[in-house]
Amino acid sequence: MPADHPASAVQTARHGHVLVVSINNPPVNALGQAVRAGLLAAMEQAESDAAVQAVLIVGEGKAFIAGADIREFGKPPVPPSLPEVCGRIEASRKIVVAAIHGPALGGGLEVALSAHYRLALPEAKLGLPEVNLGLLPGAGGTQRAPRLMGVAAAADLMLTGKHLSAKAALAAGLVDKLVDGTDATAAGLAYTNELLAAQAAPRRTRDIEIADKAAALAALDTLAADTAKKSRGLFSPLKIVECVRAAVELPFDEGIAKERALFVECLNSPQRAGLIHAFFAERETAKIPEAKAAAPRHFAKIAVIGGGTMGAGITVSALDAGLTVTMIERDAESIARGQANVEKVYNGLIAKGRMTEETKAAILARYTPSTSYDAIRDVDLVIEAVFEDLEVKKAVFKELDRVCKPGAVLATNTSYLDIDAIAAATSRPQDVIGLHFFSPANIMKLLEIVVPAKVAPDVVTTAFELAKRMKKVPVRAGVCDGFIGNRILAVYKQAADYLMEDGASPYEIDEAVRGFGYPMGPFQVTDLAGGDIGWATRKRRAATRDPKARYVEVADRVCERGWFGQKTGRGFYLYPQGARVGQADPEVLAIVDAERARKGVTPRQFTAEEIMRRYMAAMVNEGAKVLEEGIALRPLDIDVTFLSGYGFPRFRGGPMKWADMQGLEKVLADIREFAKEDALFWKPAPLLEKLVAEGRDFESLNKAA
Ligand code: 3H9
Repeated sequence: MPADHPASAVQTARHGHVLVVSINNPPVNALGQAVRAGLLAAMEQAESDAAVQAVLIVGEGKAFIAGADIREFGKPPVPPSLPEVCGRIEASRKIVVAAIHGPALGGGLEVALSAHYRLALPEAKLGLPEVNLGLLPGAGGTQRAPRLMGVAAAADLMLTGKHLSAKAALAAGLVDKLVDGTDATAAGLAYTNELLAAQAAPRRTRDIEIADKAAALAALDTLAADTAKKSRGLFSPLKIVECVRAAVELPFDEGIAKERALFVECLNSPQRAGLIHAFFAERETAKIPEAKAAAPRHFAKIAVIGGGTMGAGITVSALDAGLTVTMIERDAESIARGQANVEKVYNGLIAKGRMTEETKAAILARYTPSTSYDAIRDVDLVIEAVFEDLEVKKAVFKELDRVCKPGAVLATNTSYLDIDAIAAATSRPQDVIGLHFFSPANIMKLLEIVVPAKVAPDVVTTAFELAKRMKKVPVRAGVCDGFIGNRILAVYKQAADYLMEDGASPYEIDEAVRGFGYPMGPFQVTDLAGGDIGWATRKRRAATRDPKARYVEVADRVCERGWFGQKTGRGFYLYPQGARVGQADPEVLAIVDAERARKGVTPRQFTAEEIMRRYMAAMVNEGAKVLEEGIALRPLDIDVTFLSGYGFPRFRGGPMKWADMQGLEKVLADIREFAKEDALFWKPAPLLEKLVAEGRDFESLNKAA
């Protein structure tokens, strides 16, 4: 039968007694206004057409429905609302079936839960991931899921945002039937006709009674306490628990009203704006100028130079991406250490029951260690991860230039060094790029792809393709000291040092930073990473430091005592008997006091809010400089760098989004205020001044890019 509304986002076509309602809103059938209106109209059509006995809802393309259209949030709502559409579907006097073949997420699953029967195909993925966007399921999901799958399982689905496979959804009671195949319309029609033949009646989720309410409420008390502990400043998880409680305690319609009220609270929260910014920003970073111009080079075999912690982590990432890896080390002892570093990761998975010995053996069959560069003559791509020293790296690249086949991509994992200089050590600078992984490289998502002056565009796209295969979040960066992340980090770390010398203790600073939403403060991070690493960098840079710039020596004094952090049992904190969580150390406070006295600084008090204003102003100001120098393509690239690599609280969207949400004029006013104390450090970035003068924000630069 021909479609009744072929051009619209929702098409209907009658097949016998079944009205097939297909959602066609690429790329993921999000429930924008046209889809919601189309679904409502289709339900009216079914109700008024006497020949229709049942409705089948399917999604065109890869998804069933990926949820509400996230781009509509924050704009004035346009009717019909999704709760209204879901209510209409459930109220239908004719049976409604949903046939799910791909993602049915958020509002998409809520549509399916409002249908009377649900069928899944093997590729179906079901979930209520609103929590990841600072929201809660707002179209009946919090009321219908507990009725279908039980209170504990529903709460878990909503609090974790996880996706269930078709099989798991069947076992959980979210779907009624699982059939093989990929054609949802055909499978759905067969099922709907079966139901009609069996004279199945509408079966409304709202009418299901939740069993053992007393036990469910007791479990929710524990869950609420647990969630409060775990959610670290997040707003929506506790609201989700409240909604589930309403599902148990209140009649359905009152539960829906409660859900609506709490959904609107979440929608209006700045956390929603931050998290949705993060969702889109992470998808935007792969959109780079080179993408249109140059297809990636082919790669299957790669080499990793160096088997230390970083080299081993990169090797694991590459093996997990299905690549063949040759690891080069100096001698047999280093080879053994490198291999042990790689195997440690897989042994850890085996110990946790997440991998078998057979799988490990199959993965390691693609791994070969060697002490000879000749072993990598035919590899397609090389990642160097040796000691962070320009001369050492240049020597490695000379050797790579000698042995590697023409067209092989030669990448360095340096975190600070000048990649143009490394490229110049070869006769093929067009093939040389930076791939800055973060430690542990097999776990951390961020990959800074550092683009030197002479690199060929297809080497850049190859690096992005590698990131995709390794499931990393790639960010394009330009060459400078520290690229995007470490360059900005160095500046806000300096602001933290100034705060410390001026009167805040390292413990107060860490606490303020944690209160902002970071998992750790900067001094805890130093202790975790090892104070000696930063100390070595500071010593190296001592000769080139601007003599007029303020320099705080507390960290050097701590290091001079051999206190390098967790690994030595003390750093800024004390770690008695190998403790992972540090204790405040009066001797460190004495060092700070002595440094203040030596410099004639009279300590003042800082509130947590004052600490964060300086910490963030330093971050944003340097971010603006990184942008105007073209080191970062867009503000969102800086946001993603800090979200994926530096523990920046996701619900704040990233430093540049945070600045937009504060108002750039406020951030600039702070910087000007602080500049009265130290005009050199707090010199406002011209780009920030320009944006404020023009009444623009960083988002305007994201849009313009
Ligand atoms: C909700 O439903 C609230 C309700 O409870 C209550 C309402 C009252 N909207 O990820 P991909 C875009 S909240 C708009 O690269 P994949 C995405 O930006 C929602 N756009 O593909 C990208 O665009 P572009 C709850 C969306 O195959 C393109 O689609 N749902 C949406 O790797 C492809 O996306 C969710 O949180 C959307 N909802 O993964 C699910 N979703 O090409 C969010 C995607 O311009 N979505 N786009 O860059 C996902 O998890 C993944 O996109 C999905 C596909 C698994 C579906």
